[in-house]
Amino acid sequence: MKRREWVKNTAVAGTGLLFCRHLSSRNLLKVSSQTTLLKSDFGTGFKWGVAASSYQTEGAWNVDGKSESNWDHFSRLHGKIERGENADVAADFYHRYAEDIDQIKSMNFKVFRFSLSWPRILPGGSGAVNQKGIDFYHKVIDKCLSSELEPWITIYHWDMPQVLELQGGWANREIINWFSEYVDLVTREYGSKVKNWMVINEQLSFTGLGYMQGVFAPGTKSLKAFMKSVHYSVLCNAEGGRIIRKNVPGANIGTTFANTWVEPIDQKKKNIQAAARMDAIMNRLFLEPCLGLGYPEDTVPILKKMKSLYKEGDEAKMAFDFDFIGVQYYFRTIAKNSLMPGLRAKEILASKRGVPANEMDGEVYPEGLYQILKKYNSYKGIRNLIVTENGSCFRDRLENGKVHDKERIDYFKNHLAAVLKAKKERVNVNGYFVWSPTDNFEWDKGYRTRFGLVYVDFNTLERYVKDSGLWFKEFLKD
Ligand code: GCO
Repeated sequence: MKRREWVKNTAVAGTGLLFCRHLSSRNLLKVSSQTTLLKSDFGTGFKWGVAASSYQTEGAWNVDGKSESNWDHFSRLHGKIERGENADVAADFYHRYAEDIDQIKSMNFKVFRFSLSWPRILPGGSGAVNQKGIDFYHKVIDKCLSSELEPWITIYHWDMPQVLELQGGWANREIINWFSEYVDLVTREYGSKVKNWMVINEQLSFTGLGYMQGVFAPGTKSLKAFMKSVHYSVLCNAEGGRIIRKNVPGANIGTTFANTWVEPIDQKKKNIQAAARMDAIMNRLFLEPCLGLGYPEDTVPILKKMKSLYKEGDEAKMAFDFDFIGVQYYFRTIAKNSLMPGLRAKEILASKRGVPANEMDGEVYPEGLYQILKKYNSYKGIRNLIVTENGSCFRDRLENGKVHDKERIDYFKNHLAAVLKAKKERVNVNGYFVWSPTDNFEWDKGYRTRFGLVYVDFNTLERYVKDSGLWFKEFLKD
């Protein structure tokens, strides 16, 4: 999950100490870099994987019949991406997939989660199929299978054919038909080889940042468009689940949500309530309708307006009984009451609080992953949890072919300890996927923020395994 700029931040001078005092009174996870973790502690059925996405890694943006995606388009608009970068080449996974999959295997992972590019498969959004696009993912899947890696496919990780975005994208109810056609096609095509599916990656990110804050594709800033994109993507998420159930016998069907652990800046009632509203938007907005609980409108009354978008039958169609829910956790959010219309809450960035942070100003806070897992586990409708993304961007330096990223190793150890603590308390969490195998294109941040276990020199496209990759190789070996 990228930093959520849609909750605008303001400096609160002189509150650093206050936070420290307040927060230090909590029972924080204390795991140092010395802690010994064993893979066997997590059990034999636990899934160990890495996760990546099509737009961020593939490149080959106009190769072999692929059409322009909303992100190809957006990244060319002036001032949208840091340094004017784009993912025309990205990590060149399209041409280097075999090498990258070999590398994932050599680090001893057993799962590769990746996404399909809709414009590579259906360049017109719907209708004519691009056989070369279809073939590409067969090659990726076959390479995984021959490498004894389970392919876990995310059907939608934000790259939509631009031709559909031009017609309103997620804010056009027609998306339900376009998306269903796409899901039907890919699950019929790959369903005999692939059993693990995720319908959508983090609805909050592309709806909130894309249709309300305008910092992601398509760059729209409209509360109305945001509400539509939320409701239609909720319907698509559940419909996608139903289509997979029909098309893929024996499928393990999931979807992934953005999460952050939200806490109030202090114990004042107004700030506790602000944190509850923030939590409702950032953690509950998409999960609860999918569990049949509707939108969290009691906590955020503006969501009552969603009803104006309902058509007959929507209420029931919003829910689907997923086999697993993907948790994607990166940082904690500290919230404070504010005048911001609708949400009336704002986030205080890590840099304002003087706490350890990643290169995107997200607080490094492993305890939050434990808390989120506990929270999610307490929903009756959730059957199984997989951490489908966790990772961090720190300032990596390539020196003599090596990257000594001790900070990232500590990040993983501490977050794995959080997962283990939850698991020991009978939280039903059964997998952990690192974001990401290689450095890649980080949306509006371009290539500045590196999340990979493998360093990519974006000039030569050469790869160098970081110390964190070597750490996993050792940790995961049988
Ligand atoms: C997200 C996405 C990934 C990001 C990763 C790091 O959550 O934003 O799933 O595409 O790259 O989370 O920010």
